[in-house]
Amino acid sequence: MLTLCGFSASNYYNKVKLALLEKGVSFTEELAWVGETDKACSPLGKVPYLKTEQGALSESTVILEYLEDAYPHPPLMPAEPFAAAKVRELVRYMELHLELVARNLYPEAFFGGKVSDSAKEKIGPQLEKNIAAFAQLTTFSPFIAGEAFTIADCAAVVHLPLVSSATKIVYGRDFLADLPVRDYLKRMGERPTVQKINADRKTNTELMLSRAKK
Ligand SMILES: N[C@@H](CCC(=O)N[C@@H](CS)C(=O)NCC(=O)O)C(=O)O
Repeated sequence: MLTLCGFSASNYYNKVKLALLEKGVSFTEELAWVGETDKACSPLGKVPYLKTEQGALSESTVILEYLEDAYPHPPLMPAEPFAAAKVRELVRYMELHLELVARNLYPEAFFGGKVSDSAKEKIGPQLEKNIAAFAQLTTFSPFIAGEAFTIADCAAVVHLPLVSSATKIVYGRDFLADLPVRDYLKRMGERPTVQKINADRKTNTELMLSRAKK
C-alpha cells in the first residue's frame, strides 16, 4: 500500500497525485504541512513524499519514475528512449527553469509578502528567456510532449497555472499568454483525474489560508 504525504494545495504534491490517479494505483493520503513533515522520510522537509512497503521516497520526479517502474500500466512515459528523454527534458524545463524561477514571486503573488524591485527586475527577464526556450520544446498538441499523456502533463497541469498567475499578479501580465496554455489547461480539465486534484486543491488551499490567519 502506498501513502502519499503532503497537502493538496502543493503543486509538487499534486503532480504525484495526478500520476497515481492516472495510473489507477491505490493509495492513501496523509496530511503533512510544511514544518510538520517526517524528516526520516523527506530529509529536506519538503512535500511530497511517498511511503512504500520498502521505505519512503522524496522528490516528486524520483517518485514518478519509481511509479513508472513499479506500475508500468498505463504508461506515463514513452517506451522509446529518445522520446522518453524528451519528456524528461520538458519536466526539467518546467521545474528548473520556469517553476523554480517563478517561485521567487510567490511570497508577493500568493502570501501577502513583498518581493523587492531589484529581485523583480532580475526574475522578469529570466522568466521571459526561459519561457521562450520552453516554448521551443512543446507544441501542446494535444499533450505537452505530443500524442500521449505523460509525466510532462502531470507537471504542466500543476506548474503552468502558477507561472501564469504569479506573473499576472506581480507584473500585471501573464507571461504565458502567448502560448496555448489556457486551451491546453481547459482540455486537461476535462479529465476526471485533473478535476479531482483541482477540487482537492481548492478545499486544501482554504484550509491552509485559514491556518495561516490563526
Ligand atoms: N524538488 C521538490 C520540490 C518540492 C517542494 O518544493 N515542495 C514545497 C511545497 S509545494 C515544499 O515542500 N516547500 C517547503 C520547503 O521547501 O521547505 C520535488 O520535486 O518534490
